[in-house]
Amino acid sequence: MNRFSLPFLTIVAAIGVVSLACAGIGATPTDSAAGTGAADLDGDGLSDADEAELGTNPEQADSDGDGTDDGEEVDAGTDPLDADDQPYEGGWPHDGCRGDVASEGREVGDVSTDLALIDQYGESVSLSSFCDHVVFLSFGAMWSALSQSDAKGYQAAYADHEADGLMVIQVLIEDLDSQEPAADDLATWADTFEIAFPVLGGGQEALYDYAGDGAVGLPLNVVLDRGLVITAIDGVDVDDAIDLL
Ligand SMILES: [Ca+2]
Ligand SMILES: [Ca+2]
Ligand SMILES: [Ca+2]
Ligand SMILES: [Ca+2]
Repeated sequence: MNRFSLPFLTIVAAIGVVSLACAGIGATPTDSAAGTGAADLDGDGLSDADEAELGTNPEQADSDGDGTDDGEEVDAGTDPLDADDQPYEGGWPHDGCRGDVASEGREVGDVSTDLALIDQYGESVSLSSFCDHVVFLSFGAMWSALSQSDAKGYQAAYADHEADGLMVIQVLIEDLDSQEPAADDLATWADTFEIAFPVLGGGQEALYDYAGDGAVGLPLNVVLDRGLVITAIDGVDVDDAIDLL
């Protein structure tokens, strides 16, 4: 240490004391918290001020007791005050428009009616959650070689365009034995093809609604623009959805 160090440190310390004294004049704990908006008493990622606005409990990280903290719910687009509304285990978003979708039908030009089916995590996933995405919906079957070969391509497209607003959903109406797939089958399918998008089971009724009258060939693909507006049914591929981004 040289001989100038001590006086320098003393001056810095003195300035520090003055600054603290100034900050203390007229300040109350309440002013400080409201002023910065950053105090987060329960550590849930939402400031006390934001919680006051949302109506969530600033002293409880998980206001509705559904197992997910308030901040995480806000990030995922779910309601931190509704225990029945939770983020998907698969990490997919719940778009803000989902409560405002005015379903019309399942023909080209319609705002699609909703669809809620079990995914590879055993959770129910709703089409309406992705109302602010361009959605590529593919109905297939686990026994179908085409559905199997498509799966990898769909994942590649999803990985490349997820950030642009693409959502891919593969609905498997039958397992290898032509039965409705169980959640385990869907998990195996997702693992096998390294799929990160929703793989749903069942949905025969929706398939026939989209296909209309006549024979249905698998896979049957549907492209929905933002707002869940059906732009094409059958004879389309994931590239047609990417073109809408
Ligand atoms: Ca908080
Ligand atoms: Ca809270
Ligand atoms: Ca919660
Ligand atoms: Ca909730």
